[in-house]
Amino acid sequence: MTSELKVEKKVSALNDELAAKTSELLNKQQIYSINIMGAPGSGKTTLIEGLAKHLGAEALAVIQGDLESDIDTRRLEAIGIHTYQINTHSGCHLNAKLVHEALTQLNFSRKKFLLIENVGNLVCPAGKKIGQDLNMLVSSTTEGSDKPKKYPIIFHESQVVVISKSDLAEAVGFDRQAYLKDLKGINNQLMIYEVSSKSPSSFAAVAELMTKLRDGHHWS
Ligand SMILES: Nc1nc2c(ncn2[C@@H]2O[C@H](COP(=O)(O)OP(=O)(O)OP(=O)(O)O)[C@@H](O)[C@H]2O)c(=O)[nH]1
Ligand SMILES: [Mg+2]
Repeated sequence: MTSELKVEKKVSALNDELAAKTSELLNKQQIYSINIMGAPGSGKTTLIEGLAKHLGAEALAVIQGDLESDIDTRRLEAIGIHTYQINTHSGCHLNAKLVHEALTQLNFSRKKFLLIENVGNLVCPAGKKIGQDLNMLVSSTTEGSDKPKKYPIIFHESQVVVISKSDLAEAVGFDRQAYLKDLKGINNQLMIYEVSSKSPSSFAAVAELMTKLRDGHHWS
């Protein structure tokens, strides 16, 4: 094994150790954590806003991951969601250390879910352990129906795919049939939902799933 590979393995093992600690801390407080991934502008923050209407803003704590700015944090705080901003500067994904440190900045009293909005990217966040119970990928119709074929790893590593911007599907010629066929080919266990910010009720099914998963979760 090259020394470079050895260092990489050590960094990855340290990351996973810290992720396990985060998971343990959250589990103790019965906080179900969801890693929300997706391309820049796919609708991750809009999904959180939509979910808050069904789950209640007071049930959510959010960690916002962005290279720069606190734009999303301000959006969420404006609707009463307790949010902590992480700026990664050049980092293309959140890691376990950043998330673990953020826990000390959050108040989990009466919270049910920790939503971690990862940095907008379809490559770097895939398969990374940050203490999450679930990986949820937001994939918008406007990105094109070829995305599962082009970025299979992140689709493979997710348990839930939320197809966003369904109101724009027709306008951008989104080929739903081909997209769904490719998705199932990559991961036939995926739970798939479709939402639109133009239809606030479309987020209800995702909120229901989250509640069901949390209710059935084994708190270790
Ligand atoms: N028409 C339409 N626009 C949407 C929908 N969801 C999000 N948008 C718009 O898409 C843009 C990006 O949405 P965000 O929710 O900020 O996306 P994001 O993934 O959080 O973006 P980053 O955090 O910058 O990666 C915004 O202008 C939203 O208003 C949708 O369902 N329909
Ligand atoms: Mg966002």
